[in-house]
Amino acid sequence: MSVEPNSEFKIVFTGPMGAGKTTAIAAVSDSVPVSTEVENNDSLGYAKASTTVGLDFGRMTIADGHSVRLYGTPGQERFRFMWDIVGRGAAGVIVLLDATDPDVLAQMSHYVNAFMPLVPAGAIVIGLGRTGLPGATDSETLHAQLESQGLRMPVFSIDARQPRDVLLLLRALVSVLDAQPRAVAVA
Ligand SMILES: Nc1nc2c(ncn2[C@@H]2O[C@H](COP(=O)(O)OP(=O)(O)O)[C@@H](O)[C@H]2O)c(=O)[nH]1
Ligand SMILES: [Mg+2]
Repeated sequence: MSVEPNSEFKIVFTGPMGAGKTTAIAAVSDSVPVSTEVENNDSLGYAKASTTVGLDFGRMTIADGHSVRLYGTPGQERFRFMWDIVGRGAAGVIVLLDATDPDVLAQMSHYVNAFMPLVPAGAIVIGLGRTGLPGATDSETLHAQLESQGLRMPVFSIDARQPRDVLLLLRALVSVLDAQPRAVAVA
């Protein structure tokens, strides 16, 4: 990875509740990441015992001692006002999605549209989790929708619990950034 000396860049994980943001950051962080999980009071909307009310934060050391700051956006729509704050200064964004969510295509548009203005052009990568389960939408379908909107973004089937899958997303993002040297200088 070609990162400027002493630069520490910021990557944001976003996506709907339950998509795997907290899991992905925990999978690759050097130490136990900071996460503001609270008891989920939105159990009608999503059956999960805890959810991230604030944000996730982790740090990962990459080649040459450089480190990448990893942020996860708040999962609930009522914390949307924080997206701009978390997204500010980000070198790139990873949108995590749940392939078994019947609204996965709409979710993708929602997050891509929200974060595109906040990051350098093209610095978005999509990670699609839970593919292969019954009713799952495949990555080609997501890719086709992006293409139909004139958007070129990599889409990967991933399991956010697997460090190697999360690293794949990070490498894909960094390779996009490498093609745009100025983007990497963003701290
Ligand atoms: N099968 C599968 N489960 C996942 C995946 N990503 C996350 N999970 C599980 O889904 C649950 C919610 O994940 P979490 O990271 O809290 O989602 P967040 O709301 O986006 O932060 C956890 O129990 C994870 O272990 C995935 O890619 N595949
Ligand atoms: Mg979370």
